[in-house]
Amino acid sequence: MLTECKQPFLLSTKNRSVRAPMECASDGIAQQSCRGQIRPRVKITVGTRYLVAGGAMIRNNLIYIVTFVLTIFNGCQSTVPEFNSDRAFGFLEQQCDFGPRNPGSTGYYQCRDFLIGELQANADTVIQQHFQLTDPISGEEYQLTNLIGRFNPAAAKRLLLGAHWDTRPWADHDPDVTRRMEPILGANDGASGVAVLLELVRLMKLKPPPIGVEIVFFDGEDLGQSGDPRSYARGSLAFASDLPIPKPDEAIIIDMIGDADLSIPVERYSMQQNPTLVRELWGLARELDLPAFENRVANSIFDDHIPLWEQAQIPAVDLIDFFYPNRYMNFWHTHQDLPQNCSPVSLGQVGTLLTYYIYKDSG
Ligand code: 1BN
Ligand code: ZN
Repeated sequence: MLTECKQPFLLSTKNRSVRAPMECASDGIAQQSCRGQIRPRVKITVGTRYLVAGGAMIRNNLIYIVTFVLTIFNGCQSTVPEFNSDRAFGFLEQQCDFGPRNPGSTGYYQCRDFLIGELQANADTVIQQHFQLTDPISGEEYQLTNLIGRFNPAAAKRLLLGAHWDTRPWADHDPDVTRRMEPILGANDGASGVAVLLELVRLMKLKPPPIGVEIVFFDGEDLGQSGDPRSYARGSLAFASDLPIPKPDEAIIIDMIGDADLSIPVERYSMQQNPTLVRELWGLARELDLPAFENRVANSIFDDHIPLWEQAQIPAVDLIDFFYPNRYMNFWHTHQDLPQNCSPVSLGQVGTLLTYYIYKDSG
């Protein structure tokens, strides 16, 4: 339970309090990562106990006890729940255990049922949006499904959080030309964003968010042809062309955020579509000491945030690390897109940011 208090330390950030997990050895100075958990820069505010004689001793012990009790009380009232990076990584592995999830594959149907089950167990409302897509080159017909889980849908402010759940049917950037027609596993390109959202889904069941949150697992993001950006992001196009929910105020898309060497500069279209949200997110990342978020604008990527803006005027931001693993090597759309090239710490950085963004105004 979120209200369960295990640790008698009140840890405070600049303007909010969080509980430190029991297993964290807090040095109180910098960002901590324990068992994959990200905790913001913290300062221990519990007073030091010292011994003095007579009445002074009783008075000081009393002060100590009162401080201790208040600290436990405050610690139990943590307003922002803890994003569990290891559990998120487990969700990444669970998706990969289904095998490639390209439309029509066995793994695709198994993963779709798993995601529906997770949403039905946790969300207030679940919607399946079915749509069709014909591959212009092969002529193949795909039956695709966007999955939507709604939390606190009656709230005045509603945020859409999206990630694509399909994986690419081809490894068209693989160095081994003989394996380029085989589907990729998509640990980073597919599973990573969904994994973070699944952990948020679990948290929001335990502690309902103060704002409305629409979780959307987009299908058909990765059926595009290399060199034709508009042939990607078909699930978000179907969603935004025929909104199955009232229009959200803003959106955050997460894609390829599992890279063990995570670097998330500001994506250029995101800056054009929603500069206010960009400043708020990167500002919060700085406050929380999340080093993956870089204060520079780079890359223009046709991802699921584009149709949201173009079709439905939902101002959307894309959190994406396009260079996987880095500028000098490429695992993107190759058979190296595997869990071992991803990290729970990376999922934790993005998950922690989103958790704070969702719960920042909770009482
Ligand atoms: C992201 C991950 N994308 C595909 N897989 C979107 C994209 C489209 C990236 C075109 C580059 C070019
Ligand atoms: Zn892709």
